[in-house]
Amino acid sequence: MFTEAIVRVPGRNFAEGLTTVQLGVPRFELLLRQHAEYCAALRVCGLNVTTLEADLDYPDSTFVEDTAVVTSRGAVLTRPGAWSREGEVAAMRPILQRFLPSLTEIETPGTLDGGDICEAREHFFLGVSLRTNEEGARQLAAYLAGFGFTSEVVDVRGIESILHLKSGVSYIGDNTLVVIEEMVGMFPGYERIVVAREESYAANCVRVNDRVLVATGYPRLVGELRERGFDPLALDMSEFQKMDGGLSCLSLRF
Ligand code: CIR
Repeated sequence: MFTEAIVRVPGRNFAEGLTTVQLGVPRFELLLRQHAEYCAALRVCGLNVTTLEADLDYPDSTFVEDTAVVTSRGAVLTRPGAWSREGEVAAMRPILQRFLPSLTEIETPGTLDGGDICEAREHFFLGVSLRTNEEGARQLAAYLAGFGFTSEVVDVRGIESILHLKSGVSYIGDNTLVVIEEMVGMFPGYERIVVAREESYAANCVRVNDRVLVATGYPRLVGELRERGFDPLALDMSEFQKMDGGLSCLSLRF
């Protein structure tokens, strides 16, 4: 069970962050409303939410997931692969230390974004992407082994439609993955819910205690989740999607 979440309010300059999609300019008022609804949903799921103020030095800093990998047995600060986001980790360190006094961290030449790390119970998938390099994955694998977890690398550099591993796959509990078509063969041994190519944004969903957070607009996925006994909670993510952000990126949960 998760009890805590850390989020950061998006700044007025959110639209100056990185993006690979052409979905238009985020509308700031709607963005703030969607962020507030996201925080409310985490509370509905039973979490205490620590809300950090907007950090105008880092337009992408609302995507806190990328700054750390937090597990039930220890946490690792990352070293984001985009130079414009490097400073976000220093800001997160003292916040996370309040909860988890002993933090380890990814060191140069390793790079790693939290969005590339998918936890499936005791096993972790480590995405090697344009943001996370092999050295970053190697360092994290060693930390995870020290915590008693297993891990494996999943190279997603050839899959152009996704930024991070978790843009294409989510572990939602009960041995089940939600996965995009392009990655369906990569995870033998799991139950798989496959999202259609035109609905690939829906693959980034998040199990939070008894609920599964999903983006609004994907009734097929919601139906399939219900059929399989999950309890989806839909949230409008339109403004975050414009900057390549999904549901998982907006919080650290532990
Ligand atoms: C970026 O390109 O870094 C941000 N605009 C989006 C980060 C999304 N993070 C995530 O999927 N974990």
